[in-house]
Amino acid sequence: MDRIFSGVQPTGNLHLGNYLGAIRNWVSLQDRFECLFCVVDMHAITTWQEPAALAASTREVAAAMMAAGIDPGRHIIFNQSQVPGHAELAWIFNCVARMGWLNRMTQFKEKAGKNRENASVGLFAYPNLMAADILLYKGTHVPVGEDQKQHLELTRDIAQKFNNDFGVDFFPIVEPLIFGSATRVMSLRDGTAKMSKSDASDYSRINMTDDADAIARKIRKAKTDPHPLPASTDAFDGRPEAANLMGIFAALADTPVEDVCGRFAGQPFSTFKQELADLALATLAPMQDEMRRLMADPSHVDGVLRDGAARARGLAEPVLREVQDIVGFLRP
Ligand code: AQP
Repeated sequence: MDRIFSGVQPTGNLHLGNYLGAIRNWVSLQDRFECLFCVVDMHAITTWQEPAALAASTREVAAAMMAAGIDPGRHIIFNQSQVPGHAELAWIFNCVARMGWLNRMTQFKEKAGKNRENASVGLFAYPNLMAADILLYKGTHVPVGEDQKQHLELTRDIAQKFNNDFGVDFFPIVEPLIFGSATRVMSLRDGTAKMSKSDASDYSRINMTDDADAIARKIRKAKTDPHPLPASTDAFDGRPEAANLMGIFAALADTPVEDVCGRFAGQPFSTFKQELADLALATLAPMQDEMRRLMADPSHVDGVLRDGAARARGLAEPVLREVQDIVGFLRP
């Protein structure tokens, strides 16, 4: 069976974008692929994380995966730092990837901003660790959002160069798995910026832990424009907030955006926002209840992560041994 690796960073404020754009789609992959779903805590520390908050967020992301419907009995849920092979293979890839390749990565430029000299080396080398995450398990497919496409290209380049350098046909060339219906959820305060964990304004996102009042309030205060809702997606041009809110409605209702336009055409945002809030609550509440139940029992969540890490190590170890032989590392 083909194998999938995918991850979420435990950087706090897990939000509706992470759910609709990633975690929810992963649930549907479980019948077709052997899956590893990873809480990528080593990626998270490429920017500063308070230790206690990192541990809490790691449990929160694992709980969200389970509450969304990922079955840790059939597939692997684990946190990255518990499988040392990620760091070991990433080091080898640091020596395979070229500076010029990483210099071209737009996410580093965005995240480092003007303060490039002060960014961590880890943030610069982040794509090499991502390549190691996938190739450590000889992953064949990776579900990726638009924002991760460039990193996946790099994973393919690293696999290719490793194979060429050592004259082997060892690492697979990973295929992206793009969801036709995947939603890119934008900020509630600015329809041109993506909803993000690190946005300073909590009103920009719906957190997976927000209660009913917070969800309703944030949707009520979401930025709009002065016009009635459009009758078709053709009229979304220049109206990013309308496009975003109607896109979120469509994703939550699991229906095409055109149908949402048909239903609300000509209506004011106020009526639509009320219905959007009701729908968001009805859709998210069962999952949020389950997340709360799981997070109230941290030893259970830790047990799932521990078991997942043991299974992941079992898959990684033979791959790593072969890599060591190929590279010429003596194994006593
Ligand atoms: N706004 C979004 N819409 C759709 N999908 C999204 N993802 C993130 N934001 C959106 C997808 O969620 C998965 C996990 O993301 P991540 O933890 O690697 O974080 P990220 O992509 O860097 O984005 P975040 O969550 O907003 O974090 P910060 O603020 O730290 O950058 C990925 O599949 C991602 O595509």
